[in-house]
Amino acid sequence: MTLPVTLPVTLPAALVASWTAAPDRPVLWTTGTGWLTGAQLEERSRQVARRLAVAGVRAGDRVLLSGAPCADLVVSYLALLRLGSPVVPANTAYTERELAHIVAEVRPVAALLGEARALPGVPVVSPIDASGLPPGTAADGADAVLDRAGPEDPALIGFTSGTTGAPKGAVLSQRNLHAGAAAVVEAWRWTPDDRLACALPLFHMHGLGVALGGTLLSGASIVVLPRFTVDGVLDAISEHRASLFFGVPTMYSRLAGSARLGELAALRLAVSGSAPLPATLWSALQDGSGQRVLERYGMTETVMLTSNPYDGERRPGTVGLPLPGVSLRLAPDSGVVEVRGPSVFSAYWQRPADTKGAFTGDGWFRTGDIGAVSEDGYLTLVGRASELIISGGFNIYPREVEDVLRGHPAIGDVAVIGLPDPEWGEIVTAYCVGDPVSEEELMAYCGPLLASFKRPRRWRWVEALPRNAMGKVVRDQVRELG
Ligand code: MCA
Ligand code: AMP
Repeated sequence: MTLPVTLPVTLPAALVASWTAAPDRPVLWTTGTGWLTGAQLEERSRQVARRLAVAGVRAGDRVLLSGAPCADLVVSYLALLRLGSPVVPANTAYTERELAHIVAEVRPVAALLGEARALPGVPVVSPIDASGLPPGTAADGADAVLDRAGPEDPALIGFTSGTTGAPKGAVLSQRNLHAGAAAVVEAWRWTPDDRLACALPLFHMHGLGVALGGTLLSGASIVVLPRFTVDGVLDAISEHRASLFFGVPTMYSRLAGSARLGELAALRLAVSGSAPLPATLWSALQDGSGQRVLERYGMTETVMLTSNPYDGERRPGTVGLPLPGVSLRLAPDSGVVEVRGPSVFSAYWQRPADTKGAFTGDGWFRTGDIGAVSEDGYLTLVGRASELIISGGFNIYPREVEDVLRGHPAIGDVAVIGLPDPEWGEIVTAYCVGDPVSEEELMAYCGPLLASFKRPRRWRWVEALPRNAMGKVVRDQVRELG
């Protein structure tokens, strides 16, 4: 199916049209709820949107959304898109401290949370279903405000640290979300007959923008699992006759270690992204299942940027060619990948200085990834301009972890880096200077301050950290400390 990527429509408008055209088509399967059709998704998302509107949520109001993948989470996401109230997805592992930062940045009018938890200053609706909201009727006029968002209105604010500093909210417009989904629908030949087995969290662009967005825009169907397990995914593929699976490399590493690996052969397409897929793992997957896993590259700020081709050579170790609508170049001095296109965001939420710094003078977004492009156009990511660590597909900013660790009385100085690991890609490792204390104590200290995936899994005590003449820690030399 070919969709023009610059079509001036919004994702919710396109979805309502598709649900109306094929109301009985099964679209979303979740544990407990089973299948929901297009007509049911339309009705349920309208009901939740109506109730949110009656509760006072208006277009433009930010709403925090965080929960394990389930039907109510998807319905709430769709309801917010339909209301034009920017969705602010948050990792379910975040501690109160991490959520407080997001709240302070975007000042949401409400939080829809899968698990009831305190969020100072923000009304919490939990569980995420219509029962937590005042019932509204069409007579309230709430329906009148549905599906009115324009292509340039903000649809989603995704938190990311970019290349430096504290996490900031990348504002994705309705056009960005629509174009991002349309590009992968076209590139991966998504059709209404496809069915995606999805075990991704639904609080990142990978799960929300690519898996869910692509499925819904193409009129296909999606089986949403509450969490990733090897058997859960393989069972879902066979029971639901799934044709697609998208995962991060850690998931593929676990699948490759399973005696059931060959079952991936049933898929039309398996896609990997969010972190580098080692070429050795790519080969192991091909040897064990025949799947030539298609690796792609994207960011919260841009949705998807490049992809190995559906037809043609899928070259392991590369992230392929620019997606439809994406222009890509390398900065001549640094090799940093710079991009432009209809899915690329235009601002960080209320951070004009960061926004200005993120774009070149002629309007290209600086990704912070360092790349090399082969003669035939394949992009290889060779490094990162930032110190970002990627573990299991989640991003960790060393500085945030260091700042927290410096608060511990035994730690005088600290550097945090990612060490290579076959399963996780990188493992968060802390090099501490001070009076050694037990790992248990340090982990207990980190517990309320850092989401579990950010907490160091390895601890090293060293005499001193290598610093350059400016006094800055030299991370490459820290790595050599072992
Ligand atoms: C879980 N743990 C982790 C991670 N995940 N630690 C480090 N890195 C992680 N990614 C912790 C758990 O909290 C737990 O800690 C311990 O590891 C063991 O948990 P386990 O059950 O093995 O983990 P899991 O539940 O199986 O999770 C592994 C996972 C998960 C399925 C690979 O990390 C995951 O869903 N990753 C996908 C992330 C993703 O969607 N990223 C996209 C963002 P404890 O024992 O202390 O409790 S990037 C993006 O969106 C851009 C646009 C892109 O390009 O896609
Ligand atoms: P996020 O800020 O969470 O959206 O993460 C985006 C970052 O993930 C990118 O800037 C890359 O560094 C990384 N990333 C995404 N896909 C890939 C990939 N296929 N290979 C290597 N890195 C990737």
